[in-house]
Amino acid sequence: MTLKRQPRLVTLEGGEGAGKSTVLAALAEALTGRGIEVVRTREPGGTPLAEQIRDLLLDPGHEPPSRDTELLLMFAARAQHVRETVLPALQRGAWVLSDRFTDASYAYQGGARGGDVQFIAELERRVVGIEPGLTLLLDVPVEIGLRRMRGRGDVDRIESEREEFFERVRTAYQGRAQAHPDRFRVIDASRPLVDVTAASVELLHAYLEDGQ
Ligand code: T5A
Repeated sequence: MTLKRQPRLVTLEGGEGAGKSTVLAALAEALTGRGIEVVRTREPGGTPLAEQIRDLLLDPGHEPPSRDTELLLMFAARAQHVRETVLPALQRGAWVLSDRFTDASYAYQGGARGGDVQFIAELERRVVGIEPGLTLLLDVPVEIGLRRMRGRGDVDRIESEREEFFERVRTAYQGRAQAHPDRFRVIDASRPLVDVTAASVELLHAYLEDGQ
């Protein structure tokens, strides 16, 4: 079974403190400005049940999940998100902007935690079944991203990992972008946020002009 590409599904990826939240808001505005219905969502999360799974995954107050538990919970949340939020929105003609999607599992549970990438691919085929038409990777050196994130305050369970962990996340994301140049666009997110946002919106407009 191959993945079904969804041209109206746009995902944002990157390490911590890359600026995804701000960029996502600007992309949504760019689409609504063209009269397009947009659903903004995130992973893990995006439905009430998936948000509860998010809490189990990220709240440092819970028992730390094992590597397999973390991977399976990410995919449990994603299965619910795809069925209850993403597919219904796409089917009625809306665009979906998601703050992270399956690429994050390749980067975090695969690259950074050393999980079996073949198993991740199998889960992707069996429980997700779709892939985005466009993925914007906000790429930022780990030191800069962590400084921003820590400057923001509260740090969740995954955010409190060591710097080497985030180096592996970054390397895995860069590998994903190289392996899928047809849907990935890489943005230098070490620049001021206003420039990162402008570059991202420009790429979205180019994607729209190409007729996706
Ligand atoms: N995860 C997720 C997995 O392990 N596997 C998976 O399959 C999935 C889906 C999600 C966590 O779960 C993991 C990855 C994550 O660790 P989260 O809270 O959603 O948790 O974490 P993030 O997505 O990383 O959210 P962040 O808020 O940390 O990242 P953002 O949205 O990229 O960063 P943002 O926009 O909030 O910015 C952070 C701070 O930096 C500043 C912002 O103003 C803000 O204060 N900033 C900049 N400052 C100057 N210049 C710039 N260019 C800036 N960009 C941002």
